[in-house]
Amino acid sequence: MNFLDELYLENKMSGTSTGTTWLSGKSKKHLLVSSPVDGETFAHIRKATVENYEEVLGQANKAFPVWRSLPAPRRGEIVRQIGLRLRDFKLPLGTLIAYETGKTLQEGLGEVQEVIDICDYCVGQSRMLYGMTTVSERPDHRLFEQYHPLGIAAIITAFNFPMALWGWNAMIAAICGNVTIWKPSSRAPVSAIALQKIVARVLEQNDLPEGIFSLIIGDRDTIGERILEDGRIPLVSFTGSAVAGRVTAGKVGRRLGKTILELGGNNGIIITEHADLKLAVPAVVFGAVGTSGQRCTTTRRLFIHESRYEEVKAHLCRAYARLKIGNPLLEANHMGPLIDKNAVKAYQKAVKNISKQGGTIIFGGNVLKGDEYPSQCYVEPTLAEVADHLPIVREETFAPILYLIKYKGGVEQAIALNNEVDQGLSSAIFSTNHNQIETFLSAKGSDCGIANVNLGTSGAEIGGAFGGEKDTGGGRECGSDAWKNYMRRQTVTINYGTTLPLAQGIRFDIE
Ligand code: UN1
Repeated sequence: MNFLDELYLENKMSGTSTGTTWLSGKSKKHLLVSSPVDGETFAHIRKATVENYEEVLGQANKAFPVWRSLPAPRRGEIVRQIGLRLRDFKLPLGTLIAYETGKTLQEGLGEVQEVIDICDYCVGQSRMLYGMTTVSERPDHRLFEQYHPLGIAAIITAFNFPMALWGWNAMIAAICGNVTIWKPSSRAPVSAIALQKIVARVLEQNDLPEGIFSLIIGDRDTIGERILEDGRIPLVSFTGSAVAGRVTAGKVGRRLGKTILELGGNNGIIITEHADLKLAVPAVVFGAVGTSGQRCTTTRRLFIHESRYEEVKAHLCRAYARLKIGNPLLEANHMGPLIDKNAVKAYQKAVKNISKQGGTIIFGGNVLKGDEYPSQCYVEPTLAEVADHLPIVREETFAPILYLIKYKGGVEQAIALNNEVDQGLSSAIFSTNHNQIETFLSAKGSDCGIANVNLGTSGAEIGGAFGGEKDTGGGRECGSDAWKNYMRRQTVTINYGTTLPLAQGIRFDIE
């Protein structure tokens, strides 16, 4: 496969790097990586040992004082060069993402673009790490805030965005002056190695030391747990399930470390009686089947006003019948496979539960078999009619299953349904009615971190803060002022006068 050669990837590789150096270690443990596209095993990755971990931590510790002493715009310059190099390798990187995760080539390329965009964004942001200045209550005093880097930031990412999640975190963390240690999902580690190789070249060309951008691929028990409990790591940014997020928050919280959590979503779209279906139908379909339903922002619940219900249902069934499922590297296909057989099992279990719990499958529900599906990971995108929030609807099944729920009454009823689940990542409304839209956006509206109007729940731009509330974990990554989460804030008061007035008018005379 050409794209692997173009990215300098070999069949057998180390999974641990301190920047430009790959650690060999004594580990006999290998991760066999197979593609959900064709079931082929295409990489053997040597997993990190505890000694490797210590080496990575040691190098990161040494690199931090060097990296933080570079002016932030110089750090931005390194990120700029990473972005340039990513442009050169966009096609093979996008192809690798598609091959390793099963998302379509279009989406793979889009993901690389997301990392390029965040690099560009970070170049600018590196000149804008500003704190506010305010007024002091005391004469001849100045009061302001400033931001400093934290140190080592660990980035633990999920399989579904094997490059973008690193980009959002590592590029921002880097311009803020932190060094990063990346532990990618063991379900998409080759994408991580490819990125690390790109970064390594930039580090080399700029004569930068080891330890600024590290990668560590290993087991949860040996490496993951260590990261959570390691007092040398002040910040852990974690993307994954709510269950794993609770463990992360608990362990890092116990040592009073910081976390940025981006956990699951159970995202709803409201289609009111005033919706423009020309916009709503394609948005719903892309939201539900994009990345085979494996985005945190995937549309899982659809609340349709009773007056439009049959019409929307008919449109969706027609659209679903036209979807082409198959090899995601082929342009014509809209949807590829799920990530692995476990994901297929979860899909099958959910489909069973829908019927058991009183819902009706109106489209799909089957695993796909046949020559055009060379692995066992292809499933039909699925539509299910449910009267209400059955237990299965409350769960985030990482698969292309969309629940159709009819609502009566005003937009308030639909908002109540939207807010009924534990997760709070993304939400959307389709309406041309001003009152409905503003109600959805008001304090009594959607309780999610993302609220969209006349567009779908997924595909957020990098310029906004990304993340959500409740079981989604409350973290914010990417744009806006999310960079502040990667820094420590310091409030400074300077007395440039000749007396020492105390705040709150307290008198304390020692003469
Ligand atoms: C995720 O699924 O964890 O908004 C991230 C989106 C993408 C990122 C999703 N930009 O769908």
